[in-house]
Amino acid sequence: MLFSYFMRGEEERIFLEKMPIDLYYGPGSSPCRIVLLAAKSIGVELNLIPLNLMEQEYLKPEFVKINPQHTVPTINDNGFVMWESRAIIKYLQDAYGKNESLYPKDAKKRAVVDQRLFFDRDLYAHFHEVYNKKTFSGSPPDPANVETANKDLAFLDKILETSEYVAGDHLTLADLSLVVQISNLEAVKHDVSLKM
Ligand SMILES: N[C@@H](CCC(=O)N[C@@H](CS)C(=O)NCC(=O)O)C(=O)O
Repeated sequence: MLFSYFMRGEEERIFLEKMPIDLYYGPGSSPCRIVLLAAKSIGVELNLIPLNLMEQEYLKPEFVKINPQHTVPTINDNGFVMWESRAIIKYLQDAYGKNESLYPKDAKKRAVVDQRLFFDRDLYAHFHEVYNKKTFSGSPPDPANVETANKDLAFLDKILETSEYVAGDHLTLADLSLVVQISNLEAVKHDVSLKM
């Protein structure tokens, strides 16, 4: 056993000695699903640490010590702590991606992916104004919020008029991020066919 360990190449030894990356997450949370989906696509293994969001486990002192903003997803890569789903997936790709396809290195191509990721952040926030604790407990959403959110869908349609993918001619991190939001809309039966 020990012999075979020392017979292994340096790279593999470093890999074996490295602890897996911890992901603090809430099952079902949209931003956490972005990280789970991207990590799978990048090929990174994560050590999943669930936090019960309903019980506000994110406020536990040991978690607040790691992430003072106490949001999930949060990763801990051997002491390197990062939160914000889209920042996390860009880091995972840059640090562990086997090729650059999901997040091109070319400045212009990368900028397009980044623009779509920021667009997705806004889309997520706008739909959060429509579907939240208040509206799920019966209050009707403010029509102005619905209009703003639907406008984002119309912009997305526009982007997809010329390409099957949101940032160029192949799948990128931006598709993986946006698809989480769009699948949520299917789950709440939002009419995504609405045109502005
Ligand atoms: N923009 C953040 C949003 C993270 C976020 O708000 N996560 C929620 C769960 S879905 C959370 O941690 N809530 C607890 C808190 O804000 O203290 C991201 O994309 O990671």
